[in-house]
Amino acid sequence: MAERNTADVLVERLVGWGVDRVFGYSGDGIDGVIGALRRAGRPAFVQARHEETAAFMAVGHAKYTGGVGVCLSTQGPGAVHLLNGLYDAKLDSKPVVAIVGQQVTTVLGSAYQQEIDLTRLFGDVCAQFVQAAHTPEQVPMLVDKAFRTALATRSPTCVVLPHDVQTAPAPDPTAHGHGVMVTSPGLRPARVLPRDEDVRAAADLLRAGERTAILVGQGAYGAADLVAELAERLAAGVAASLLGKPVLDEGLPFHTGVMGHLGTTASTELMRGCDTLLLVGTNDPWTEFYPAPGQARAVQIDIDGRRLGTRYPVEVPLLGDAAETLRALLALIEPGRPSEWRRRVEAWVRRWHEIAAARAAAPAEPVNPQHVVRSLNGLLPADAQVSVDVGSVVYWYARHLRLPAGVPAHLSSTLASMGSALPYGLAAKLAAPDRPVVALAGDGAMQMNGLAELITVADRWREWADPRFVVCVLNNRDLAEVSWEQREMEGEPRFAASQRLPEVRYAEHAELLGLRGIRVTGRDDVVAAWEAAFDADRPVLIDAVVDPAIPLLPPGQPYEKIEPMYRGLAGEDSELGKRALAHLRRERADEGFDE
Ligand SMILES: Cc1ncc(C[n+]2csc(CCOP(=O)(O)OP(=O)(O)O)c2C)c(N)n1
Ligand SMILES: [Mg+2]
Repeated sequence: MAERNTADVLVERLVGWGVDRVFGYSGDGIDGVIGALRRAGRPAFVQARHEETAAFMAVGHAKYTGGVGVCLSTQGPGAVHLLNGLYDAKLDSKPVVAIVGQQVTTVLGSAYQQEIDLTRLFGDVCAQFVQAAHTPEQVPMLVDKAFRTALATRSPTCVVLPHDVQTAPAPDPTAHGHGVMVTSPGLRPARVLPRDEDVRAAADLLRAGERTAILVGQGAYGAADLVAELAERLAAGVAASLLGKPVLDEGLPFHTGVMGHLGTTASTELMRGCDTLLLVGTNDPWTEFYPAPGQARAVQIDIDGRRLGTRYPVEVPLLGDAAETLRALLALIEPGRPSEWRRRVEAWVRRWHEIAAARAAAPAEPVNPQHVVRSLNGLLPADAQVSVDVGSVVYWYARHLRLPAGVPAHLSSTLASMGSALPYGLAAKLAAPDRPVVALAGDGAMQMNGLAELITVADRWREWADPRFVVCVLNNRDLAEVSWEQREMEGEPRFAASQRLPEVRYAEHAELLGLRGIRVTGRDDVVAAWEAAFDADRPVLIDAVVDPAIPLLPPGQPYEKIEPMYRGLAGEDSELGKRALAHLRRERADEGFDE
């Protein structure tokens, strides 16, 4: 039997940290580790089509499972490709460990082939921890440090492994002496609670409020019942950040839905009208949609002290776990608040639901994308997992999709990188092969990386206990979100050379790969397509041919904010521009603006 080498020790350490699979792409820089994975048989190696999607898969794994995502790449170009996915982890605060190969130590500094200064390259994205190993003895210690730091700081970390270190004989685990560091894997989450006097101060502030708004973010996962109970006792309205959308059932009469540019009119009203604000586990950057500074007295709960008071001036910042802290607050807040405010909140919510239903029902050319996403309501299997890409689909997801309790949904939120839907969906599927996946993506995102990762779906679906993996492409032949941003923010007309996307036959492409493809060109075919996809014995791609003329209208804005959109559209001499103008007028009117 061959001598154990340092890469074997690394792989044992991954197992020690409970890693089931590693997402990556091979290359000679990481050959040592790949050989060790082959010898050990676990963790499983998941080959992506590109290192960026491997990194997105690692982020997706962390988001769907709550564990650490691991990605693996070779030196040089492979390492560079990882960056975007690692930034996604950094900006959405997810633990990811990147293991990256490097040239042999003897050539480093000589400008050798594929030689890149990797600790510098990853210095920003993995600012919490990035270290190259110089000796075999460092490797188990660095791996332990990388996992522990990723978990403790909810961020990506990186270990760089020169080729010769990977293949060097394994270090002696019993060595003992000066300059010898022997470490161990494992970290258990702590119970984090603010001090009693601070919880009392927060409860006093909340009890004094007459019009309370609660904004929940991803930090409130698992605390839905507590948020709902507190909202009842305070007669409060609840809004969600984009990342917090799956936390609490949006069917609750006091849930105003997602807040912000892509959010609902009800959330805008809630924030404008409140005198008291409770932020729970949210870092939502859309500050112009928060109450005006000084308008509301605020309490914020966050597990990360660095986030307290950074989005809104907060009177009582509570450093703590959301569930534990909410429980402590509930012990000090009795039911029975006046409910006039609550009646207003519920009226805003009802009105938003009417607006949303009418918008989705509006005729479009040929299909209204809001109708495509809204039609999933009631059809989404109760055990589904949802992934969403970046583009106009995020607006329709945020505004129209009602997630059944227990159905997770994830996307690249703070980095907002295109290309998250397919790799996230694959990570969700591999973590739970018995649950159906629904991935929602724009045509631009499909062309950027989704079509490539469809190959991974095609390669793997026969191994899945439930082979349903439904990819819905909102095919509008446009980079529509940006076309609308150019109109709204710059007052610029759409510039076809930068915004038009090539036609692709997505459904036929899926069929070529052995999957099922359904092309939808009429409003009445949407529901049947979803039903067929959920009945299918294999992954299905729905190519929904939708209208790029549906505006991405921010809710409740004064005319001055929307005027550039009109100006941009006025400069567009096309059928699309005319249709877009008509849709914009209609959607403004349904919010009560008469322009
Ligand atoms: C990697 C990356 N590049 C560019 C952007 C800017 N961007 C945001 S949305 C968008 C358009 C996406 O187009 P598509 O996937 O077709 O979705 P649509 O908005 O048309 O529905 C672009 C280019 C981004 N967010 N991420
Ligand atoms: Mg598009």
